[in-house]
Amino acid sequence: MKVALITGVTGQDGAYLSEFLLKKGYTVHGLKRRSSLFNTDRIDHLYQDPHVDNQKFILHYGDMTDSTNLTRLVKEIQPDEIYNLAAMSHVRVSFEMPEYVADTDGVGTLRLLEAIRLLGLENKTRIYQASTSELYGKVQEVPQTETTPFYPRSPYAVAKMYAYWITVNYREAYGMYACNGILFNHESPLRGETFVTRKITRATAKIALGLQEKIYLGNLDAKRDWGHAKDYVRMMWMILQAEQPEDWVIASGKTTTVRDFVSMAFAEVGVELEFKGSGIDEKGYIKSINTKIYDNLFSSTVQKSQFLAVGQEVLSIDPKYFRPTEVDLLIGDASKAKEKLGWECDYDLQDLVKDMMQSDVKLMQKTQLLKDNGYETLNYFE
Ligand code: NAP
Ligand code: F7E
Repeated sequence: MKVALITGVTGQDGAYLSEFLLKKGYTVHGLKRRSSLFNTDRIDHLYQDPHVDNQKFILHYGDMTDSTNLTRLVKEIQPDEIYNLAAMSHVRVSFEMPEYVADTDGVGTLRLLEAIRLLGLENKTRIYQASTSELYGKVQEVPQTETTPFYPRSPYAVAKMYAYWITVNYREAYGMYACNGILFNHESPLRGETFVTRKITRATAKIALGLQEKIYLGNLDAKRDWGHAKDYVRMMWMILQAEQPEDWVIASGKTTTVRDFVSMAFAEVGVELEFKGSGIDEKGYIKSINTKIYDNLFSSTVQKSQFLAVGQEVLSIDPKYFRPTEVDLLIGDASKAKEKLGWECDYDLQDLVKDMMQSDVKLMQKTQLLKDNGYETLNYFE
């Protein structure tokens, strides 16, 4: 059976991809960073005792900034496939730590490619590079395809641009099976808490349960092409099974504003929102409450939407979430992947919002229980 190495195994995509490859019978090696606390929440259900025979899921300490470590691991593991998912992946944070992001997200990719080359594994090891729709930045064409020119708008996107082209270069220069998946935003219940969708679904569940008063957001007009991470990791694998190494756009083909995503999330708890004002003075208010939906969802913990009232202000703008340069609109055209690889999505945006809301409602019900029993719960607004 095949052997895979996943960098960024503790992240959203790393967790779903590990699960997917293990089901396919792969032995999966994952690179994780050393941290002072356990950082494996997303993959704990896959953990195997290192003392058992025939271990199929094996974790190794490592870091994308450490080439000796990466080279040694590739030498020991001799992977058939490498999925390079490790990155400092938060666009706004990349403005605060641009040099680290260039090293990890940009040069880190080079370190892996070099490891394959120096170890003479060009004909054995296939590599997937986690490229991104952020490369399109200030979009030069709508919708974006594999041939749309790039115009990156953040240190994150610029670092990923280097990673994209060094992957193409190693394919062309050394005949390596190296591919870019240009993935548009993909989300899930495992999404990091500071990305906008998860921030919204967590806050909506908390507001509905009286654990938070309101949510502060940045640019509500930004439009994103959102899909479900489960659909997108399947595509990562399909990309490495194709006959020829190529670059692929993976997207849902639909675009939605952040504002509409907020409305969809609140609708899941039976709340209709209305927005008033503009610019930094825009606010979101409760317009109506469907108590049937609300009580259905929360009957085990609270009754009669006791924490909510029509007219209540639940959303404000905080300019600290604006970015120095923004990506206003993303919408991808994944025709090539659909036609040549037969990729299809199981989830549309409505399914995605439902999945995330159901998960966060459960999570916040547990938080509420803890709070009711006198335990301190974290209220971190990022
Ligand atoms: P994520 O949840 O932020 O996970 C990133 C992973 O990289 C985590 O495991 C993280 O470790 C690890 N990491 C960060 N810096 C590292 C370093 N210096 N050395 C080793 N590991 C490091 O991201 P994701 O959403 O799963 O995305 C996976 C990849 O796809 C990323 O490269 C991202 O840039 C790219 N991408 C994501 C999207 C999207 O919409 N999700 C779209 C296009 C491309 P810790 O857990 O220790 O932090
Ligand atoms: O922002 C706006 C924000 O941080 C989406 C990463 O996975 O996808 C992700 O990058 C939009 C932006 O994702 C808040 O300004 C408004 O326009 O969820 P996000 P992202 O920047 O699109 C790409 C494809 C990647 O490759 C990245 O790794 O939402 N927005 N208010 C906000 N964003 C955040 N985070 N927080 C807010 O309060």
